Amino acid sequence: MTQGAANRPHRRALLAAGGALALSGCGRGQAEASGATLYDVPRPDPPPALKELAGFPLGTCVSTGLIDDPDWATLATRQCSQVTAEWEMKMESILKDDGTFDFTRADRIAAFAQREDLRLFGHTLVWYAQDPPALKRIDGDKRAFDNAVRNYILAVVGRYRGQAVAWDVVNEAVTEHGEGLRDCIYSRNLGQEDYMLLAFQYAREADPQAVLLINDYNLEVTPAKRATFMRLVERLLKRGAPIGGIGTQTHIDIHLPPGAGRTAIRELASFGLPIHVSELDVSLRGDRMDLRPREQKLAAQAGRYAEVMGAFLDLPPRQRFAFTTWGLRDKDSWLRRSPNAGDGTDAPLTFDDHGHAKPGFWALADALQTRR
Ligand code: 9MR
Repeated sequence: MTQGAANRPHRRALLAAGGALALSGCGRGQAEASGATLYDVPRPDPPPALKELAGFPLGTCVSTGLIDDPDWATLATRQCSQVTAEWEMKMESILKDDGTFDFTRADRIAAFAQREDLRLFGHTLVWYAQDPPALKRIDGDKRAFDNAVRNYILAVVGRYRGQAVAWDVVNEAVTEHGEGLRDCIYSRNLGQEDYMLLAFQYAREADPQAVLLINDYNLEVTPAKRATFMRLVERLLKRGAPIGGIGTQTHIDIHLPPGAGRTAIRELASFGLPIHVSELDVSLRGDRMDLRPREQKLAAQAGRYAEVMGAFLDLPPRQRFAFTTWGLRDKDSWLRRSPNAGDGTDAPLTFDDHGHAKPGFWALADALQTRR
């Protein structure tokens, strides 16, 4: 059976359900009549390579530990055309306590990307959550702080210039509920918004070619946060920040109201800038009272994956910067690790622990195949 023939019935099932597979409230019998199609339809094994179905980069996060896992490497290089370091290109990994730089792990990731012909996405330069001892020590000395941030950005972005095509320059600048901007070591030393402008300027200085992005989360979950984020982007652009793209992390769960993911991507795209779905995963948690069987939850998850990919495909091609999931196999997800592990059963990604494609994977594949 050809791949196309194998996929056809399932595609119809997804489309019939409005792409959302709204199974909540179904009895078991009904669930089997609808959600079960996700499992019953014959699927090609191995599954298709999504990177070959997409006309834009398809990414995953990576760590040096995963590079050493041959199963992961085979899966990632087959499915993906881009990688983002999950933590080893952040200050926590690069900036040592004495203020010197350690590029050992970042270099391994860059070398892996080069060897495997994967586009390298840089993540992340200035993040409120990263305030390592080397910066804390000069907290309050604004000149020294500015110098240190500039030196850091010049060193890191400069090192991967010509390889890293883009950087998340500022990460998660807006408060949780969207009331305003975060108070952090950067804002206190360099100004509430000025620190962002400076970071963009330093990154531009370090690499005139790289696309520079501002990245945030819950932009679909919390519309007020999205509004604040968009006003921030507007002000930064007006002030001349060289923002070349918008990253929407898209850490969502199966209880996100259908349509919310689509609305967020459409609104964020109104600047005309490229959009990076930068860290997509769809948690099965989020509501402890949700007692649906796991199959139904996985079907709901597939619906969310379909919606986000559909919204991304609705963008004009020049605005499709990349589509990144925050991992491939469930067992590698940050939602399986302390302190986010919960009961250890979350399965937010598109491949199961053994690297087998889940309904969420087929939702992505079907969306891509339908819209080619
Ligand atoms: O998934 C990442 C986790 O392994 C790291 O310990 C953590 C701190 O570096 O960062 C996680 O990734 C985050 C990303 O960098 C920014 N958006 C939220 C992600 C999940 O927390």
